Amino acid sequence: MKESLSDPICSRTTPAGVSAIAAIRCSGRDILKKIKGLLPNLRETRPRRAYLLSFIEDGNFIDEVLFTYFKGPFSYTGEDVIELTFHGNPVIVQRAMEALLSVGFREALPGEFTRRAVINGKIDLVKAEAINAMITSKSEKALYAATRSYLGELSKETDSLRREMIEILAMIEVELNYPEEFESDYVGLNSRVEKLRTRIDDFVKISQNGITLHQGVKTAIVGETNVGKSTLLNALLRKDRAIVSDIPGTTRDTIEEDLNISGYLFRVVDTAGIRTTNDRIEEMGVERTMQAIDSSDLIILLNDTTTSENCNLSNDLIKKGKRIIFVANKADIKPVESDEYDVVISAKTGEGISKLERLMLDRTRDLTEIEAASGIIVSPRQRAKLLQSFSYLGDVLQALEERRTIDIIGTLIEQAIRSLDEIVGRNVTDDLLETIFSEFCVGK
Ligand SMILES: Nc1nc2c(ncn2[C@@H]2O[C@H](COP(=O)(O)OP(=O)(O)OP(=O)(O)O)[C@@H](O)[C@H]2O)c(=O)[nH]1
Ligand SMILES: [Mg+2]
Repeated sequence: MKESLSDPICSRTTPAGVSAIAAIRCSGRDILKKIKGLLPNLRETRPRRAYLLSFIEDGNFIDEVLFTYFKGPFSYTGEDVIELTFHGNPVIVQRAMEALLSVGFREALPGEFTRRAVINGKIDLVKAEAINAMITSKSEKALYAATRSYLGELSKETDSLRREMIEILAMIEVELNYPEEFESDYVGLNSRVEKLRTRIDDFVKISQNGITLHQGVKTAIVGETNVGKSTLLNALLRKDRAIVSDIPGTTRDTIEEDLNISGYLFRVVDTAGIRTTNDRIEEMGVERTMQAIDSSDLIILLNDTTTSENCNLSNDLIKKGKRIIFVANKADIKPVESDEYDVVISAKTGEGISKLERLMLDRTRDLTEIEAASGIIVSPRQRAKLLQSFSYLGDVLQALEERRTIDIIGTLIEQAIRSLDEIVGRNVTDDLLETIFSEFCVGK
């Protein structure tokens, strides 16, 4: 176990605001000694037992609290931990925090408890990131993916890839001792690295899916002005989110909202209608529409069949290789009898909306599918490391082909291993940990 910076820290762990109860967590060296002055009737401190105590600062009663002590290393952080539960008034929590600071605690940074858990070897980095993903998941499927990562499937998968790399490295080390016999083994080595690389490649291919589940399938509602894009956004969200009017050019800025369809998260973007305009602001809006199109996984191309039959945009979108759902709107005004459209709706009356939702799910199924038997990646950082490892193995293959010296090949494999190690947090730098944990919630 590595040495940690174990200065006493504290933080609320429940959201700010009024609630039934609110909790503060403390962790670090000598915390029992430090907190005793605030809990005068604390006599016994048996770990994992709840005690009802008065929290008093300078003779002022602040609250009656439930006190639980976890003796390190059998705690979340691996250090001594105390959890205090107060009545859920933010003023009480604030006074209690001030009292704790006055007896020598420091306010914890976001993610600092979990960071300590990683440094103290309680959990690996994959589990730490999975905890954050579980907390921030916005849909049932995203939560499912995060939970699988939490339960260690990615760590297991990474471990198995790593073991294979270590075996290859061992094979090379044997060769280093008998270089004259190595020539014949280039072939054997090559096929082993190739197989491993294919395995990682398969994994890379689906690795974006866990991230997409977490971030949502980015979906842009696009079309000419006044076709009913904002009305459709409101219909999908079942709330009056965007301004709707019969004046063309109503929406200027893009509007992004989360939408949950059958447990899958979509990040839906309502955009400014596309037309040539002299209005500078509207023009900027159209530029944003173009950016939204580029960064979207799915386009809902909306058409108002009461005014025009075709949208000029579709060819451009097809050229860009975008997934498009062709939608005809305002069916309540005029029935649509065209097979040019995937679905006919009325954003105003709600007709066809559920069919559109089903299409949104079907057309993006391959972006959100996660394989039953493999590890699931939930963070872009983990994916980047996997790609890096994959790329080093490509360098290994090339070096083998060029009959490079065995120590060069060995170094490249070591680099591939190091990239995998960074996924689970083996030998990572403090800077990296700082970046990762700064995105965590306060108190986690
Ligand atoms: N009858 C009918 N009217 C609709 C329907 N959808 C939208 N509208 C009307 O069409 C007009 C334009 O709707 P918006 O939702 O503002 O259109 P938009 O595409 O967002 O327009 P811009 O933001 O200007 O690009 C409004 O008067 C809506 O009430 C529909 O399904 N049926
Ligand atoms: Mg609009």
